[in-house]
Amino acid sequence: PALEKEIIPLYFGWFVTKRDEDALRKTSQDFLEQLGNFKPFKKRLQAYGYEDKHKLDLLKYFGKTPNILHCTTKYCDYGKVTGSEEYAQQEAVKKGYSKAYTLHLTALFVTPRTAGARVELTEEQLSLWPLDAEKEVMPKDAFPRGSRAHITLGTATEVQDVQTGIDLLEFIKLQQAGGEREDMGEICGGRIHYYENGMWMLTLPRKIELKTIFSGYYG
Ligand code: 2AM
Repeated sequence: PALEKEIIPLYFGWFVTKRDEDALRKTSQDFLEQLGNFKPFKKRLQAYGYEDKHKLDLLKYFGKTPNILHCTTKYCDYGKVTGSEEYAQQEAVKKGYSKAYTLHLTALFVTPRTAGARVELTEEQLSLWPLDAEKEVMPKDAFPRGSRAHITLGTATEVQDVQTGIDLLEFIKLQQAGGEREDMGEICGGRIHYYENGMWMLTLPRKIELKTIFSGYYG
């Protein structure tokens, strides 16, 4: 009997399955280690609050890491966020719930605030993506749908993880503006670009595939 109201989670998203999660944490550590030791990075540390040429341990700097690596689709705060009930009721969301999806990562990035991975969504996955996801955090700009899709890998002290998607949109905004990035060479087998204000992005030589489950987090 449907006596009880459905519970709306803290957020909906794709949750990376255990084996791929372990591999992704390793990839992330390797990236942060290599970037921290990368000469051009060491020469540009001011945005991180350090003197240039200092050795910055990025693993420590991004010491806050999520318990479960995931790509948030909709933050609901148990229903307090506007539109969360409507989102939960959507046909695509109900149908996709607890189903397996393969996500594709195309890039890894760091800023003085966050470390994250860019997620490229398929058409099917976009059916679970809220229409206003980009507008919600950057109302003044126009982005292709799904631009904010990401996995938070770590955040600096005092930084909330919601910042990772905002930082990613900042990269995309600079890409859209054109010419705002500098090719700094190769690390982890891919090209690494420097944008501005301590923003670095590694284009992955091959897309990383991740097995995930679409679900809600209720903790
Ligand atoms: P993330 O998706 O960038 O990692 C719980 O707070 C989860 O919801 C986190 O994973 C967080 O960031 C995500 N999230 C997305 N939008 C949010 C918002 N507007 N406020 C708080 N958390 C948000």
